[in-house]
Amino acid sequence: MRKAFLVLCSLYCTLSAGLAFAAPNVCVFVPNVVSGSPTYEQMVAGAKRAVAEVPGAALKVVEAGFNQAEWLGKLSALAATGDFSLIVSSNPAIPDLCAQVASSFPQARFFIADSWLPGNKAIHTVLYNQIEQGYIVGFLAGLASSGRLPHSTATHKAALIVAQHYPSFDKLISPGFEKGLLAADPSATLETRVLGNWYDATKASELADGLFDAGAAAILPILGGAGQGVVSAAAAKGRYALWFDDDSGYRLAPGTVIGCAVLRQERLVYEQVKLLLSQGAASPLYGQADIVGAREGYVDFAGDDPAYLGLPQDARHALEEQVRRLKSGALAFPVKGL
Ligand code: RBF
Repeated sequence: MRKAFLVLCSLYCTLSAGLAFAAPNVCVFVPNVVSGSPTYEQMVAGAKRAVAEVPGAALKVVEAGFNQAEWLGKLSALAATGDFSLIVSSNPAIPDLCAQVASSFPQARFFIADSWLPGNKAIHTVLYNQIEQGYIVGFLAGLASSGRLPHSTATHKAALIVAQHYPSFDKLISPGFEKGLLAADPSATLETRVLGNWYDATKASELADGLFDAGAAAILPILGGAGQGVVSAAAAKGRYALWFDDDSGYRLAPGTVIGCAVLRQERLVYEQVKLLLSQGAASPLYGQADIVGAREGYVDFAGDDPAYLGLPQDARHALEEQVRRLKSGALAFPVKGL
């Protein structure tokens, strides 16, 4: 009897010590691949930084590949291992998949950046105000389409090339870009083309060629790694490209990308992963869907590259005034969800 009691005690101690002191494992689930996609590169960097600050914690990065039909199965398989205290991901299509996985594996917890899903106790999301992000580069496109930049004439045309239609593009990025475009060039028109995938830079380049030939003064690609094709087409035609999410566009073809509207996704992922790991599975953040923008410092303009600084001073001042107003809240495009 006494022996059985001691065995039970030691089992209890081992289990509770294991639970109390087990270092967290974090998994970053990348929908597509990391390379060439600034939001994913930043997500991995932010998660790495957070995990490195938690003694004993480990990070696994899983690239789910370009076949979106496989993402749910791959996510389920990761949750089924029970190995991870937190699964981190990014993009507006992921919360629905995580909600399905969470209903089968209720112990799983998810942080999903660049997305919005309130009310699921297993999932914390943060959405960016991408009306603001689109507005900033849209305004630059309008400076080009009204002929106020050196390599532009007043064609009053600008364009977007997107990999696929999805909620934050259709409801935030595209309307934001158009608002910025019209603010700088009230008679401009916006063309949109859909590439159909997130990797084909050659086809992206061909789409861009057609748009430039039809008079587009500047094009913003929302294409992940395929966006490079738009930048090379712009460089070859002596026209302008714009860039989203980080400032790497400036380096793709110096002088061609004249503005990068950035997201501070590295910082966001770092902060949220640290918080969620310290608060554990019962964190009040699970179930919460937050929205951040220029006022909070998560949407910004990278204006320190020579390609941007070489633009005429009056054009830069006009753009910087818009960015200042977004940051102060004097210019606001409220977003309530997706
Ligand atoms: N953005 C990328 O940069 N690379 C990608 O591979 C990528 N894949 C996406 C897949 C889906 C299903 C959706 C809905 C969005 C994807 N995005 C991707 C877009 C991303 O969420 C974000 O809107 C853009 O990076 C602009 O900030």
